[in-house]
Amino acid sequence: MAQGQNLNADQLFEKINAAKDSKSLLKKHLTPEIFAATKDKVSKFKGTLADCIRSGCMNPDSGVGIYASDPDAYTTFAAVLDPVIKDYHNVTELNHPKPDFGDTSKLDFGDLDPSGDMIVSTRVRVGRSHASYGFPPVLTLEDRVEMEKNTVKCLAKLTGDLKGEYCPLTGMTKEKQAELTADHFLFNDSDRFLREAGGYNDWPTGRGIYFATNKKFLVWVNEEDHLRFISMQMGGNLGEVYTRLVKAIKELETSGLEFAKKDNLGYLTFCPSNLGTTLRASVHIKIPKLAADPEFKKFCDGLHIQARGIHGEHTESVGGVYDISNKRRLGLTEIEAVQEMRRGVEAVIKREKELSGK
Ligand code: ADP
Ligand code: DAR
Repeated sequence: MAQGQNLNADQLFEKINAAKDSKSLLKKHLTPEIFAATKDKVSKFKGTLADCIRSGCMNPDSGVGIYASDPDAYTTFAAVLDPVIKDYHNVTELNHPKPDFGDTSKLDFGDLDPSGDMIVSTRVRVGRSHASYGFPPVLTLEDRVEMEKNTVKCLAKLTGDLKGEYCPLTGMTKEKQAELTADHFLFNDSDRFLREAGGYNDWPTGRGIYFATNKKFLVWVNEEDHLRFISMQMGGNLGEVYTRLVKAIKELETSGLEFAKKDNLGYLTFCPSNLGTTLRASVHIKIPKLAADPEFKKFCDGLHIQARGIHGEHTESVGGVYDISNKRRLGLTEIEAVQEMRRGVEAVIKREKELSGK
């Protein structure tokens, strides 16, 4: 249960106001005027402002600090969500383009590290939300079970090298979960920000993971988002990983699932940082010299890329290996987002080699 579950919007707002060192986008954009104008609003899914801001008020060290209680929250609480979205995705207007994955038969990128010296693995993921369900703060146990059932039916229609099996978390041994998490396949319930936002309510009921037989395509069910479609493999062949994901998305879009979208925001997700394309393309890459450079963060910011630890967001790097990915997901197309990541990774590789005297 979230610690701040019983606090109302006023009590939560008091907390974030008292957190003088907070640098979250929630702190920056939830002004007293916007708070007063939104605190009593309720979304079509019965979501409240408290549902949206609970995590960021209880965790002032958040980066974003606000989630949408449900798809309609992006309309009901637009007064605070819109400025957060524009800031995070570095856009001045909210007019997300129509989906464009490019022509995967004519990609101008393939393996970003043919020598295999630097890139350990490559992953590209998107998030999708079922159109008629809310997000964690308003979801019931029954909702999650029903979404899981509908999803599993559609996953069974996947073809070729996407065919596989669904493994519910309910009944999965702790050892199996630990093994799959250590191998970067499975999610866990350790993110305190997501916990405070209701992301682990009724855990582990309704959660699970789909594996293609070759384990290079996965689907997460009811982690942070209703769905995460993930393509991943060892090495640096971004072209192969991206092509596999696009094939899966196109099959799943005609499998009977209807995804939540809003014209100016693209695909809707629980966290505003994932809206639009919802695409995060990442490499686990060995960059000990660049990572030790005091200008590392500025270098990444200039390329619109983000560095994370290797066991998920808010974790540490291990052995000089970092997760490097695109930061922007909204205001550009899918192919533009993956090209932005590709250019960023190529610049990181070049800089690491310069610092290593190669
Ligand atoms: P996301 O929000 O994209 O799911 P997280 O940072 O939460 O990303 O990571 C989720 C899981 O995916 C973690 O276990 C992480 O280790 C794994 N992961 C992310 N990128 C890669 C990658 N390039 N190679 C291997 N595993 C990865
Ligand atoms: N931890 C929250 C969310 C940041 C974006 N990452 C997501 N959605 N997984 C924060 O505000 O830091």
